[in-house]
Amino acid sequence: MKGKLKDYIYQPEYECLSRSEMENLQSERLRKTVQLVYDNCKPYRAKMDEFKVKPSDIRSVSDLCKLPFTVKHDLREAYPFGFYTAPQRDMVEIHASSGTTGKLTVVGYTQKDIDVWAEIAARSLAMAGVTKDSIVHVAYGYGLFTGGLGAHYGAQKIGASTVPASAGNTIRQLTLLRDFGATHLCCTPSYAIFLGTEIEKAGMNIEDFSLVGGAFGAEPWTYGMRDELERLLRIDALDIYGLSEISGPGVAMECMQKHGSHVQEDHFIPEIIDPDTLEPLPFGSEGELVFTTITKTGQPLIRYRTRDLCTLSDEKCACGRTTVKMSKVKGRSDDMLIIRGVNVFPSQIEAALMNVAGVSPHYMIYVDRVNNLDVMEIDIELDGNLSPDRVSDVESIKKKVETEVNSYIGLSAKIKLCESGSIRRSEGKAVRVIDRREQ
Ligand code: DLL
Repeated sequence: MKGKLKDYIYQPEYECLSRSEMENLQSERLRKTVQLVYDNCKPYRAKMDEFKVKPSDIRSVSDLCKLPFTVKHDLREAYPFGFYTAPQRDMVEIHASSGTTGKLTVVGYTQKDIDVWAEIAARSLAMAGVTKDSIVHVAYGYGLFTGGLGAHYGAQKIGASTVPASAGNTIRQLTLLRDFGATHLCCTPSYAIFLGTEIEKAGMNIEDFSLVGGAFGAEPWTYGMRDELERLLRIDALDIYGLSEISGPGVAMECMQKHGSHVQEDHFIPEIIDPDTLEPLPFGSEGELVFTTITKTGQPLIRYRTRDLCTLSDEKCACGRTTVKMSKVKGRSDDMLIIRGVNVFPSQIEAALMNVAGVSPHYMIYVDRVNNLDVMEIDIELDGNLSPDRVSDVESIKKKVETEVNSYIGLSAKIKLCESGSIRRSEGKAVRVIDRREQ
């Protein structure tokens, strides 16, 4: 690695390039990536042949629009390892996130991919002020979800003391945060607010904490939530964005200007497209965010449609970085919900419900934020032969539904069984989800 540790976590040689320098670097890396996927990944070769585009047609970033898009469905079709471009023996880690029908979206990483991920996570935490002297408390879940390990790799790369607390157990989280003197917290913004509101209730005092900052993401959050979080924990609360398919947390990160997140453009080329026409849109237009990875070796993705809606900006940032910034995510172009940081598709819930005898296919999912935590209630009609008064039947059906939902999506939900015909039918497209959280 170049330079001193200090230089390493802030890398002006990549983060502060002129537009033409960045585009030259991106073009060179794009050419290599396109050749790599064409030579080693059957689905990409087939798609490129279908689009009649050869690796030699892609000379620079301006040729990106000639390439076909990749969507979650493609990864699912090739489940589990069909998008690998390196042999299995070179893969050192495998992560996965939810797919639309219960099949996971799998992501394999070579050691080089893990090194790049650690680098972007380290750069991101550095933007939140993490140094070798910091104590970083990671309360994202560890496991197949990339939050825990991503923040962990980044903090360790900087040389900070890393506390792998993982998710859950609020009192223990608060005790560790206070007693270990954590300077930075990494978790979902809603959980951070919840921790903040629990301090007093736990008989603790914010004065006894040493927190100064944190990197919060994995779910959409508002500027209002930032104000609340900063007030409760007395910190600078910054937005960290990422997705497992592209790498993990750190694909983009907010700097202390708190006005958009810098995309790590030397590793990922961002585009905004119109989700209907699929045409690329200029800076400032709202549309769907698309990424092409240009340094991944195990499972590179070309023009991957994230489904996240936002804008990109090339305006000069006062922090000195010249990388393109993305706005906060304003919504999604599909029906994916993010509940307590977990990606959930309504189709997964439906599949779980349909596994239980005694319920009908009429249901409604309500998502609320209660005490700053997401809660989900599923109202579902019993089938015509059962009435909610038959207490013993109803209790056992309710238990079964709870268990099925939990095992399908890994989240608990409050289940309410209703009389046949009581859930409102829509006249047009069925409305299955009512999300009452503030966005
Ligand atoms: O959520 C990676 C991550 C972990 C990012 C920890 C930040 C912090 P996935 O589970 O694959 O990966 O989910 C990716 O989550 O397409 C967005 O819809 C949403 N998302 C992630 N970060 C943000 C954010 C991780 N800062 C999906 N703001 C993405 C809004 C976010 N949405």
